[in-house]
Amino acid sequence: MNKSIDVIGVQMDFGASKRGVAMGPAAIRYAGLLDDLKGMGFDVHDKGDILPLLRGKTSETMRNYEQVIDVNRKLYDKVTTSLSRGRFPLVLGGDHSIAAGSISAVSKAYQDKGGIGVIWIDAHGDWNNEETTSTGNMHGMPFSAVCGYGPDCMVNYGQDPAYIKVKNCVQIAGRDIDPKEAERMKEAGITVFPINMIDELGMPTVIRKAIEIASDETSGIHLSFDIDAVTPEVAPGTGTMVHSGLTARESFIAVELLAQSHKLLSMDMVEVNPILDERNKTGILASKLIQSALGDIVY
Ligand code: Z70
Ligand code: MN
Ligand code: MN
Ligand code: MN
Repeated sequence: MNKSIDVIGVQMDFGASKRGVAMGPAAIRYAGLLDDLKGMGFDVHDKGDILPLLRGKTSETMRNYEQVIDVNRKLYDKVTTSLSRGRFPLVLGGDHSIAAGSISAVSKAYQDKGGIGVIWIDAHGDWNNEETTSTGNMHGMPFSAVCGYGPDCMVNYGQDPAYIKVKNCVQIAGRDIDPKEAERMKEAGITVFPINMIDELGMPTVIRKAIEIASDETSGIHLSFDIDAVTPEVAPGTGTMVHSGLTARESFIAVELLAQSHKLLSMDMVEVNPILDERNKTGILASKLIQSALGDIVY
């Protein structure tokens, strides 16, 4: 494991319908993440937070697109710099639209080395585009965008995007996927382990298969973890709670086995909303999940 980490916060909530996830980076920091990572022996570089434009253009099918695109371009640059310095980019959201910028940077950096795979742990598919969205919320679109299925403005900043191959993409814990979105995911051929398959197979089997798929002939894996994958009793601090999600234990074993695979190249932790939280319990959970994804197992 890379012993040097860049922590990059993104104070973004323009991709979601509810405000508040912009304070997610602060909540995760207050939970003690940076000191804990230092305690694990990492050389931690806090790169501060990216701030969105105060206002920007919007449209019916891509709400606040100017702010979303601007933030993603800035994040792309930060993640690209981080990788060029040989560090592990750890991105704290913010709403999930920011995964467009982080993933396209990692994908571009490994373009000539087999590319990367993506594991997307989320109650949602995030596989809408400007044609299938029923909300216009751009946090419902980044997974589609990074694979080249649109909206292209989320990932194309004139740098000729390196799209992720769908054969290396896995969605885990989906239980609230829109009908048209599900159709597009099936057409594209992305592997989905919805919540019922986790019940049936168990998380260890599911995550091992996911790691195999995402690392097949690639340089490694980007993990995009949306905290709403976790069940609301455990993670109430998020904008779109979806009942009966992952337990805390299922969530931890998923990231622990990812850590043990030594395939992790980069990570996002997104959709923590402190306004809706209870005494920062979701922020604390997010911090602990990050630590476990980076290899912390306390005996
Ligand atoms: C719905 C949409 C969504 C959260 C993603 C929901 C999207 N599919 N919600 N993450 N929290 O609006 O496209
Ligand atoms: Mn250093
Ligand atoms: Mn999401
Ligand atoms: Mn979600």
